[in-house]
Amino acid sequence: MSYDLVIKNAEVVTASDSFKADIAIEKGKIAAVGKIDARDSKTIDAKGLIAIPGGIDVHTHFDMPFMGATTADDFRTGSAAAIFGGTTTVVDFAIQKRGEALKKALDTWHEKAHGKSAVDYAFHMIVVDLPESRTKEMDAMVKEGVSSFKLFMAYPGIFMSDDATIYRALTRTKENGGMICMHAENGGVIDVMVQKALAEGKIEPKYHALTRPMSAEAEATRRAIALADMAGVPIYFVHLSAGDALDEVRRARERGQQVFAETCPQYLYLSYEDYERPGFEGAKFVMSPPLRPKGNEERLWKGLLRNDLQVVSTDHCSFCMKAGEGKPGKELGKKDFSKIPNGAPGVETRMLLLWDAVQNGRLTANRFVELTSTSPAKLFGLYPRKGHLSPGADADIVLIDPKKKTTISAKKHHSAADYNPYEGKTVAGAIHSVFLRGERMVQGDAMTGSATRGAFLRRAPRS
Ligand code: DUC
Ligand code: ZN
Ligand code: ZN
Repeated sequence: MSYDLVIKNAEVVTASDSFKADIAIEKGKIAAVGKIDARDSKTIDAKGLIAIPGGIDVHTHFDMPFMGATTADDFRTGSAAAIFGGTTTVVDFAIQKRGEALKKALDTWHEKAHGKSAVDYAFHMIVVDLPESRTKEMDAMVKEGVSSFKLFMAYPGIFMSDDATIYRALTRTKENGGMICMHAENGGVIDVMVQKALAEGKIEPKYHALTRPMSAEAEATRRAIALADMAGVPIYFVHLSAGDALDEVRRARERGQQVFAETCPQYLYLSYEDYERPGFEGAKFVMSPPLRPKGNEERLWKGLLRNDLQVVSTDHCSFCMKAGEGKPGKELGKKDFSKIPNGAPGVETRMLLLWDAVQNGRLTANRFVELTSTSPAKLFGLYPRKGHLSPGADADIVLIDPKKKTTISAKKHHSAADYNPYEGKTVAGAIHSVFLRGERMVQGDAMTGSATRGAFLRRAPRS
């Protein structure tokens, strides 16, 4: 039998199994996995390499205008960062402006992404304005393959929705099969704390964290869980950072409620103490929710083990420190922490940071695949096309060299951000090759595929 390509002798790791096998690829799809006669096919020898399904990052912000700045990464550089880091699919956030139709917001994000992405991409829709008359627009989005909606309980006056709006959106997903993704922080209380800190002359980056306490996240998480319960629908929490918020998720799941949550590598590997770095360095870590005090990360690792957390995404939202190419940077907040654009890069480092946890014995290799690919694919309507290495799935495959190490540095990353939050950190493993729908996109340090191969993915509604 002749195939377009056969990857020979790989250690295949899926969410459920690990085994030695060859992977045959035909017309961009996986044709077979097992012992394959590859005599008449082009082959790549993957002896000693781990083969996993391409990473799926369900939380990126490419080309996002926010807080007077725009992210350093657009779809070109953001998707290049993704593919070099072993992520082959991203789900980015389209943003509705106040008074704008959801369709208009979606068109804007299609324009930003079309013909510029090295990875396959889909969209969630950030909803900021949802009177009853607009709810049917959510149904139309689901039909277009945009089957999830992010709502904010933070950022009053910018993104924040009140409880009535949240309840309205949740209720609508009962009809249309969409999923509400919640940014859970009590924005009203945080604003009061921020104003008080500024009035007291507290302007340094660390006050970003000190004015967004864990209980502001836990309270909002509890409230959103109650609203989802009243509406009788599932809910998904984005970028869960606080152990106390995780306790709320765990309790709800124990009660039998369909509550899901992701955390991000920054909450597992970085901490509040990073805000206390000298000078303005702490601004690199200004994101919302903020990094939490050391010790909190142990609660999150436990949540990943117990499946109270089902996904690790990144919230990649890369602002430069310094202004450049007409884009203001985090320096905007040099004299006022509340003006530092919130966000940090992460899409390029997620896979190896988590693989490092496998090498350290914190996660099994199967759980690593589940958290970074299979479970996000299932929760967001991409499975079984994405998130699994089995016949019929897209041939999105990452080969990891487990014998090598990688030192993370902005000097060699592909993001346009002028810093890396993990600068100098050495992690186990190296990305050897990345395939997107059968095309080898990355080989070591080189882009070997078309940088615009990425295509829009319509996602299925909840089944
Ligand atoms: N959090 C961030 O840090 N940036 C963008 C939006 C968000 O919720
Ligand atoms: Zn958010
Ligand atoms: Zn985000």
